[in-house]
Amino acid sequence: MLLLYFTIFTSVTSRHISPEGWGQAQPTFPRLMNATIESLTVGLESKLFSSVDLVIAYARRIAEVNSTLNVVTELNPDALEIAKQLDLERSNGKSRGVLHGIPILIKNNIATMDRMNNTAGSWALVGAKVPRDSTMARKLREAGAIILGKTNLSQWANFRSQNSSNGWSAYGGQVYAAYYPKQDPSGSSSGSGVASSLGLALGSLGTETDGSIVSPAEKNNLVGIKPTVGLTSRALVIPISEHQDSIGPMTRTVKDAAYILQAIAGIDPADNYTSAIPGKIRNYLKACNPLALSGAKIGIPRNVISLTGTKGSPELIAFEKALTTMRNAGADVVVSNFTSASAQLMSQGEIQVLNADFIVNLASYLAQLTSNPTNVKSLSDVRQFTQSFPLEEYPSRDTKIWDQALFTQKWNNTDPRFWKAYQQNLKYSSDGGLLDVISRQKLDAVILPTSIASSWAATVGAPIITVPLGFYPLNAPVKKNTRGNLVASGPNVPFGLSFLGAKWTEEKLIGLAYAFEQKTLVRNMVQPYLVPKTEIADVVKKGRHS
Ligand SMILES: *[C@@H]1O[C@H](CO)[C@@H](O)[C@H](O)[C@H]1NC(C)=O
Ligand SMILES: *[C@@H]1O[C@H](CO)[C@@H](O)[C@H](O)[C@H]1NC(C)=O
Ligand SMILES: *[C@@H]1O[C@H](CO)[C@@H](O)[C@H](O)[C@H]1NC(C)=O
Ligand SMILES: *[C@@H]1O[C@H](CO)[C@@H](O)[C@H](O)[C@H]1NC(C)=O
Ligand SMILES: *[C@@H]1O[C@H](CO)[C@@H](O)[C@H](O)[C@H]1NC(C)=O
Ligand SMILES: *[C@@H]1O[C@H](CO)[C@@H](O)[C@H](O)[C@H]1NC(C)=O
Ligand SMILES: *[C@@H]1O[C@H](CO)[C@@H](O)[C@H](O)[C@H]1NC(C)=O
Ligand SMILES: CC(=O)N[C@H]1CO[C@H](CO)[C@@H](O)[C@@H]1O
Repeated sequence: MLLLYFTIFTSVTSRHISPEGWGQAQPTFPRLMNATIESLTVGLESKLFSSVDLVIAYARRIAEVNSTLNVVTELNPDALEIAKQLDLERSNGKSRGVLHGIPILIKNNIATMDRMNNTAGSWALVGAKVPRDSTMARKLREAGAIILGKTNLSQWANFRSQNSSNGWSAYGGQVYAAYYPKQDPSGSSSGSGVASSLGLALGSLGTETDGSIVSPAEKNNLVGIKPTVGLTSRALVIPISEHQDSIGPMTRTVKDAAYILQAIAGIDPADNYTSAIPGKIRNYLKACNPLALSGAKIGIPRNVISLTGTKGSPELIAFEKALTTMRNAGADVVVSNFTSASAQLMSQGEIQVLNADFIVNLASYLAQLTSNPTNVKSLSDVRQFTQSFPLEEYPSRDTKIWDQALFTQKWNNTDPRFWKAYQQNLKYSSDGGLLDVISRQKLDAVILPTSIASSWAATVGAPIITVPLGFYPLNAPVKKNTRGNLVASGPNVPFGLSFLGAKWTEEKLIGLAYAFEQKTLVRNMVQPYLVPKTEIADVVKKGRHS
């Protein structure tokens, strides 16, 4: 795959043609709002600009919007040095991989062994050190990416409080999305969503337990992939649940998500869930076939939409239109109701699994720290710290999720009650749910509006990908979030369409999502109200030191 890619693109650059200007004599500067890995690579290869230029341009863009949107908690102080090294390697004819010299931001719960903090947005972990890079960070670096910085998030990946807001962390402040003033960025990968959407990096990594990639991806007009649990290693990522956590790309195009997923997927002895990956990692780039909808069989759980959708909403109207698009592209779209849906919606199974896993998984993350200034070792310690450290905004932002885990549920994932809850979650899916309809009706995927999609995949560790579907009309009412500090929906706010699949079928889902994206190009139809102005040309022309 890599070889094929580089052959194609070498022939492209030798003719000095850029993907955004086929037929022009000279490569052009891609606009950073919609630059792609391929367009940046062409520019880097042709020496029109360097990775140092890219790091400077992105850092300036972050500085332009960060005081309003609060997206990035810290820049990598070594990013320029790393870029210089990668530029040097490139000029010596060496390429580490498809991400060579491409700046990527990562969520502030994915650890790096460098000068950056990994906090999940909590002051309890500021200054804590890890023994090595997380596997995700290592794989990004091996593929040549520049880790540009860390993105703000819903604190503890939204697993602390019942009275907080998406995108708020004590350490990072409140993230806002850019399609409406004070827009709820959704979460918990909030900063990763806003950053990719505004071109503050080529793309970003997020993490998802249930919705934390696909939801901020939809609210920020992006593509997001939550891979099958175990396709991407969770080693040295601050956890919620080993049974549901997964790390994935958030990008402006399906193809860029495929490139990044290719770089980060794979077996890792430090996360033994990855040993379940069947066979070789698939070729996600090759999966990007514009004709993939032709002959595909796609299911719609109509009863899930009746139970959880908002009747007559712009999302549902756009969803119905999407069915026509898919049928016109040759897909067989059928009804595939989840007969277990009502029972699953009433069940406490998922929250019980998360509570139980968090107690154990958090303790094992903390046990790996090589330096731990606040000396927190357990969820009880973290809770005590949070309740007594003023910047954590307790009690206005409560700790009810932890209180429930520690004092109401009380048991963790070593308890027999855990297995009962977990097996029940699996059964909802295999007997009348997502995995059942996929196998019984021989579906390639199930589709749902993204706002009601994630849980059906999350509880069984199945993959999900969201692509832009539409946005609220200009006369839409402004609705606040429950805390009352953010605009949850309103004019211009984007939403997405999700493809859910059987485990390890990312290749299929990427194909369907790519074909849908290419047919619709919804991302280009809606613009943020706030766009950073710095472009690569400003850095190259005005000089790197201005
Ligand atoms: C982002 O904005 C916050 C709030 O203004 C600031 O504290 C932080 O240093 C900024 N980060 C970067 C990387 O500019
Ligand atoms: C990490 O946190 C410490 C303590 O707040 C701070 O001094 C340091 O600058 C942070 N690192 C980066 C790269 O921002
Ligand atoms: C997976 O790894 C964890 C710790 O790394 C270990 O406790 C557990 O027993 C392992 N499970 C299997 C099935 O190997
Ligand atoms: C599926 O669910 C919808 C909505 O609840 C219902 O109208 C329809 O009859 C169901 N179809 C089948 C085949 O059960
Ligand atoms: C999990 O529960 C068991 C049984 O109650 C207990 O021995 C163990 O310490 C708990 N683990 C954590 C990390 O709290
Ligand atoms: C939630 O936070 C808001 C804003 O600080 C506050 O007005 C409200 O009383 C809080 N609710 C609870 C139940 O603590
Ligand atoms: C870049 O975005 C603009 C505005 O959204 C759009 O018109 C243009 O077609 C996009 N270019 C590419 C190469 O996607
Ligand atoms: C780490 C960091 O930069 N935190 C800052 C983020 O923004 C808030 C304001 O919204 C500041 O108070 C934090 O210090």
